[in-house]
Amino acid sequence: MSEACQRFRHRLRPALGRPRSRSSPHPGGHVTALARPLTGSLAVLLAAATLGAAPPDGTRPEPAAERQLPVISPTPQHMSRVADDVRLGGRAEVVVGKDTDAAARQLLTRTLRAHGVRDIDVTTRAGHHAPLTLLLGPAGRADIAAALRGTDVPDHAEGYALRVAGRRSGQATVALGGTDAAGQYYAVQTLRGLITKGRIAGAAVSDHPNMPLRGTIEGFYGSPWTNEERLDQMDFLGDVKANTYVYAPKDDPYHREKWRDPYPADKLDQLGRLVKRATAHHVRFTFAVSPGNSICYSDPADTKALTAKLQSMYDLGVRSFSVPLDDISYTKWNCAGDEKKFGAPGRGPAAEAQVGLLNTVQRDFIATHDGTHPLQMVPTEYGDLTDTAYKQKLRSTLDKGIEVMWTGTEVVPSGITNDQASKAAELFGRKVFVWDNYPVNDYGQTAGRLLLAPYDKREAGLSDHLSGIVSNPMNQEAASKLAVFTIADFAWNDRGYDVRRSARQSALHLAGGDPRVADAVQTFVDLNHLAPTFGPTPWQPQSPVLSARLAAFWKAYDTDPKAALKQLRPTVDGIAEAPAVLRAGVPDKLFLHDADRWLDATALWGSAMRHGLATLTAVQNDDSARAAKERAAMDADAIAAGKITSDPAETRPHGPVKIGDPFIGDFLAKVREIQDAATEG
Ligand code: LOG
Repeated sequence: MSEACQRFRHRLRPALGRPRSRSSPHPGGHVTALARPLTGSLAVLLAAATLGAAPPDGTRPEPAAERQLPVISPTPQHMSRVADDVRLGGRAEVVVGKDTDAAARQLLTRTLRAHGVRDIDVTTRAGHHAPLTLLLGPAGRADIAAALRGTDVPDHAEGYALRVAGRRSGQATVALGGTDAAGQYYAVQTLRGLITKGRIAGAAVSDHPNMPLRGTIEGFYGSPWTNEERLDQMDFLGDVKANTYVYAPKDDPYHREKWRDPYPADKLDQLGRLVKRATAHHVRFTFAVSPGNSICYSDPADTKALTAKLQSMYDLGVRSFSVPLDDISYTKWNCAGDEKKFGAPGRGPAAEAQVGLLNTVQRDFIATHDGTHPLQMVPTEYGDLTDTAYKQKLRSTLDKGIEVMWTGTEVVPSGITNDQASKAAELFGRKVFVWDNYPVNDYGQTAGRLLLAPYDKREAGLSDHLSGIVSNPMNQEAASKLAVFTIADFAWNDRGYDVRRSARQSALHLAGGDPRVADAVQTFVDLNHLAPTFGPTPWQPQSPVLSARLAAFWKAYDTDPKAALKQLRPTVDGIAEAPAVLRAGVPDKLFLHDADRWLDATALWGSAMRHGLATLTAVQNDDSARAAKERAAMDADAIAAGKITSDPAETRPHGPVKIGDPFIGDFLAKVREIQDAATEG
């Protein structure tokens, strides 16, 4: 045992044994962490018993064990209060070792600085000169293991254990131990969430992801993300403990049509920057090349061109690769040689040709290159559960190490159940990797829409059948983050997922933690809640909050119009004011850019509704002149709102911006009817 560690144990000793009595406060008012690792209700009882003295007014202090911990997203597997909160002062000591992850260490020092800790001593040996010591490294490192005091270290990749302990001396320790490098980084991400108002919540956390692959696939048609957007996405994925970004933009010619051609130098440069940023956040930049529209499977030169392309990315630092074969024809060959080698075109021969290519890439490229992750592929049959000659061939001959993607049924699924996922795993002969076409907005029914609703209707337990979930997001990178936040939450802990909590957390994340701004974000989300499917029925309902309030309003209007108008007023004000609140309060400029036209439309529809309320009020007051004036103002706003379209350079298909439809339009129509009737009467 190292000297530092012995000292560490020695300092702990006085706390061992019996809980402090209620009447013996310790310096700084902090509660000492429990002596031995305890779980469940016993821990709660004892932690409550270790409180400091009752305040002079005789009221009982709030027991530490009962004070709420901050909500952490993604939802940790286990988290409990084990100590009082620890104050962040101006000084801290960070104890690292040779196995401390560089990204985790940088994130930790950045986090401390952001919270006003100016004097940070990064050292390999605890000196306990500072009031706060943070131990960062593998969970098995002796000093970390001791400070974790038995907090469960999950036996799981990307897992971590974290424990906060106040000390009698007023000194505090935070142990951050990972089961691997990514786990260390995630421990620090959780620590970030535990800090509020200059205090670290006294928590013990034991956590790991349920799904190995989590993140996004830039796999849509239409304007690809800019490099700035992609860099932003890497930072964001790190924040939500997602480890995968697949680069597969359909409209990057070098990804699909010109797949054989090397990237020009400037593009390579950009990709290189991206790979670095991804690595700094434990995101696997996954390079995808999609040769299916023109490849000649039987021509070794084409296989060589493909691996050369992968090699150029490997040289940039990429360690994760994908060969998507979606949206290609498998009922025709691209060269005569394929017909000769595999026979007449068809599902079985197509699968044989694809498997030949993929197994070669796996054997000759992935297996021969250090540090690579399993190869990923998208089958041509990616969106159904029908057994075919294609799937039979794939499951029986595709290298078992290759990840197979699946979109759920009907490509844009209205839900994914355990039964479906288990059937998909059976059909493809392995756990499948879900490419979830949400919140992507590149197909007809999404024209004019931002899709902002939180992830839903994916069944808890999917982690038993899936190797992961990536979201195929919108052409608008930053606006996609609202939904992707919740998808990452589900992929980390599907069984702990709560859609309402995740939606609130996502809004708070966008709002930079400001609850008032988050309220406005949620109002905006409600107006952009609809998510279409390829079929006629949307899988997410539009405006669940507004539609319920409007229904209640009209019901109440029949019996007590004035009371009903008064009650609806705050909802309408909330809509009218949301754009200004967002524009002033959301720090994410890329989001404000993405949402710009929808915010303009929201302001106009909100104003139209305000005039609508004023029209109804005037009708109630028999003030026909006023009613006519308000109605005209309402109509003018509605006409202006209806003229706003999406940006054709950004989204395809494009069309009039849709907000709260059809509910806002229906509301205004009813106001018109009432005003017309009053005028006629
Ligand atoms: C494409 C995808 C597109 C999405 C939604 C997959 C595997 N491929 O139907 O690029 O963004 O639908 O339009 C797709 O989903 N095919």
